[in-house]
Amino acid sequence: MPAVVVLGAQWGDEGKGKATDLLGDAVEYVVRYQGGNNAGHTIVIGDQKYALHLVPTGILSPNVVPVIGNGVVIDPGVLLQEIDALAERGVSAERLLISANAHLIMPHHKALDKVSERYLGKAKIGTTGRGIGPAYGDKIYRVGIRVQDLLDPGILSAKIEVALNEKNQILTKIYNRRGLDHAQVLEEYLGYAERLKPHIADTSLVLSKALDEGKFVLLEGGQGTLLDIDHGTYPFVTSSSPTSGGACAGSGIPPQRLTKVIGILKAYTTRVGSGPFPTELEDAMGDWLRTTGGEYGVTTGRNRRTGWFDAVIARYATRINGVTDFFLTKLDVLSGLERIPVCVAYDVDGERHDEIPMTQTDFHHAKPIYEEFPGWQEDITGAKSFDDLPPNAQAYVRTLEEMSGAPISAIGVGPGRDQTISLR
Ligand code: 2SA
Ligand code: GDP
Ligand code: MG
Repeated sequence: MPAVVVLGAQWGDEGKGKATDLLGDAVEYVVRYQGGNNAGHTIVIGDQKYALHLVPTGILSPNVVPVIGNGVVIDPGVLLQEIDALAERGVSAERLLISANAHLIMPHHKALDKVSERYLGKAKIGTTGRGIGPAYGDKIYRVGIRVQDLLDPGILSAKIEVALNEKNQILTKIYNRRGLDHAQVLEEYLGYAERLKPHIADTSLVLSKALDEGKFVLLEGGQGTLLDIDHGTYPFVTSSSPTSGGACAGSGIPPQRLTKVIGILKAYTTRVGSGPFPTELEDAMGDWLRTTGGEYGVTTGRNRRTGWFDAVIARYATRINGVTDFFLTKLDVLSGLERIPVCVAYDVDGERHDEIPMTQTDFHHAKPIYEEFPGWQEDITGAKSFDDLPPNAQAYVRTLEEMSGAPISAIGVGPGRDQTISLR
């Protein structure tokens, strides 16, 4: 009864979508456990490219049951658009299950996300503007509206009324924006309810039974470890727990049932949005990494910030998540470099730190201490085995493995399903 977690070991966009998709044939359930349509997972199958936001990646494997777990926040309009767009391409979402306990993103959450970012000015988080933070805020404040509320129009109406009584005051009085109309919001969400009803389920029970029957459940994280609300670079984080602890809380699967935690690690580093990023390259080299790696937001289209591999962060991800294996992605992007720097520790105001500094202030002051490794010139996108890689690429992989503290079990050498080297 394997329950395997696939999660981001850096700041997201490590290639989790591809890694999850690759496991697709063996897996029977794929569960999203946190986040919402802020996530963007790209999967390339032959000449077809899919960008998924809310629907679990397992949707593309016909024998997989995709599950949206209780830890996710759902914008139902966006979910239905995604389902319709997949249907147009011949992918059915009929088997999709949605937790009755997942929370809904409401129109006021989206309005508040956008306007509060604008008011923060230079201090903004750089959110995706999808209403994620405000929706989780209401969840924690115990005033959220959940998927199960869609099943009872009376309750839904009352909850929207209570929410708008407060949120319209904030929107109009504090932010000088127009308030939202109760009848309009209710009508919109009752429309969604009709279509989503057949998918709503007690998903933690479904998953528990599946594991009892020996089925293979894959838990799919969005974003990454350093964007975790507790363990990330707060406040420049997302409002949920992409780490392995979050996989349990966001799915209802207890920790002792997890059999593996696969960390997805990019051969360099990217981040989108604000916040500290010690190895960031704000120069032509950074532009080269962005262009060569295609580092643009899948949800917002924003330029991703780019930098060298940071071993301090990789080690941290191993520790926080209990990573059992790493999948190293995008090694092909580094082909053609003479030398490749890797950050092995930080210099914080003259003091060496081998771990992430305890305070946010110190992390903002962290300067990377680099070791340089020789690069390789060969195109490696056709490599099928570790032996096919040039010696310097092999050495780079072994170095990252040693520094990160967990074995690398697969290497990505291109975006395609077949561009993966398996090491065990
Ligand atoms: P939010 O919208 O409240 O979750 O934003 C808070 C921070 O979390 C970051 N964040 C992300 N970082 C990387 N990738 C994400 N998904 C998209 C992608 C991003 C995009 O796959 O490319 O298209 O821009 C993602 N989602 C949230 C966000 O940048 C903030 O720093
Ligand atoms: P996710 O959010 O972690 O699922 O990652 P994204 O889809 O946001 O970004 C990863 C990008 O890298 C996508 O465009 C993938 O198609 C691409 N990708 C994944 N693995 C590899 C790889 O090994 N090499 C290359 N060149 N691209 C890859
Ligand atoms: Mg992404």
